Amino acid sequence: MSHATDTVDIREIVARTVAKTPVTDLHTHLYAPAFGPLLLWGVDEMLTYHYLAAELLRVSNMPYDAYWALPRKQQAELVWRELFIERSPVGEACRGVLTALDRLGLDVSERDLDAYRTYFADQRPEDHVDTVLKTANLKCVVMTNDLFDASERPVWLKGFDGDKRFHAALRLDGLLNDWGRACPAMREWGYDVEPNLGLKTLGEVRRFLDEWILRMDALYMAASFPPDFAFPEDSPRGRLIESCVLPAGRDNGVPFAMMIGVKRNVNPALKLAADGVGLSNVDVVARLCADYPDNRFMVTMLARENQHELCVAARKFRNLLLFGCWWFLNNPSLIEEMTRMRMELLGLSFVPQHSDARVLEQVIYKWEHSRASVAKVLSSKYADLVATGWQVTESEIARDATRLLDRNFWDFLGRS
Ligand code: FIX
Ligand code: ZN
Repeated sequence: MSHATDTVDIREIVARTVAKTPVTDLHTHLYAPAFGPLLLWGVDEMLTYHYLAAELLRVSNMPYDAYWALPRKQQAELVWRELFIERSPVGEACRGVLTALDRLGLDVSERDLDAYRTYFADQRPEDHVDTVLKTANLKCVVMTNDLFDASERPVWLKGFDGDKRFHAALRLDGLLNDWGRACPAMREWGYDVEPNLGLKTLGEVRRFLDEWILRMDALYMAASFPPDFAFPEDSPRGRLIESCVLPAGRDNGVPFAMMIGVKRNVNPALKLAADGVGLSNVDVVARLCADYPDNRFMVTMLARENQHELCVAARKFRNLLLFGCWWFLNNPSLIEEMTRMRMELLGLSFVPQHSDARVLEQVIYKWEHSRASVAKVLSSKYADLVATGWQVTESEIARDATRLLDRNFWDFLGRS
């Protein structure tokens, strides 16, 4: 049994171990190749990621509409010029593009966008998925499957026969946050629903959830919520959660993932980049966990200021799994802070990160950068233990890393 005792030793062993531990990425916006154009990849997609669109539109004088009207290639060129050439790309999303290009073997010192485009043009999506998942050392990813998205539904109906690396999550924003639009769509699909949520309609929504959980083999149901999310609540959303989502989650044994704290459309002209953040109410989560002990909840909150209270709530409820540093929190300084706090309050019983990748190659940078933060926190915790005389072995370090990056999620689901 080899013990890691020296601080430098520990840092080195932990960094190496965390880097080589395969990850289950439990929330992404990626798709299996069978979904065709829904799977985004390549340098132009990376450069036009909505995180970078927001950053570009801060520094450019171009009217917002004029930017969105440009072909993607030209949008990418603008981002490249303004955020990489005219200024050093020090922001996390810019840095991420460079990490991804570099790890794919491209020379970022050349600053040659056309050469990068040529590389991607030569890839076949199926092979490229293999390369990227291998480079990022991912075991598998979970997609975000929104049935109210017209382009996704037909792929499932045609019988997507699965791809072990891509799991499904049934996304319910369209149902819960916009019942006015969901109701006519569901009628068209053959569900006997009406705008007022009577017993028959609630039964039909429940049937819809059961059918789709089964068809997709969904690992969980998920929705994002605004900062003022409340439950119980006398609203279509409140009634649907109470009468359909929670019973479906309980009976099918799938958790409900709640992503809370996004203020949608703060500046609508920014389109996909329009959203902001607000402080949410952690009591809502605690009450759900207490009132529905037979349900499991996965929660991430967007406001930094919610994180401590959320950790304390997770200490009280074993049916609550905290996950990820979501969106504006997915920056090294905040990942480190949150991971440290979570570890101090919850030990190893949380999922430190998800990538939220929308473009395939982003998993390379998001995981490399996040692994570095997780390893830093983990090694400082081991160093504190060693200072008491406790010893940690390399295999224990590997076991702990596997729990954080992979097993905790599957154990929470009750699946292997
Ligand atoms: O609601 C979500 O799943 C968010 O993560 C996204 O909608 C958001 O646009 C995003 O990509 C954040 O990272
Ligand atoms: Zn997301």
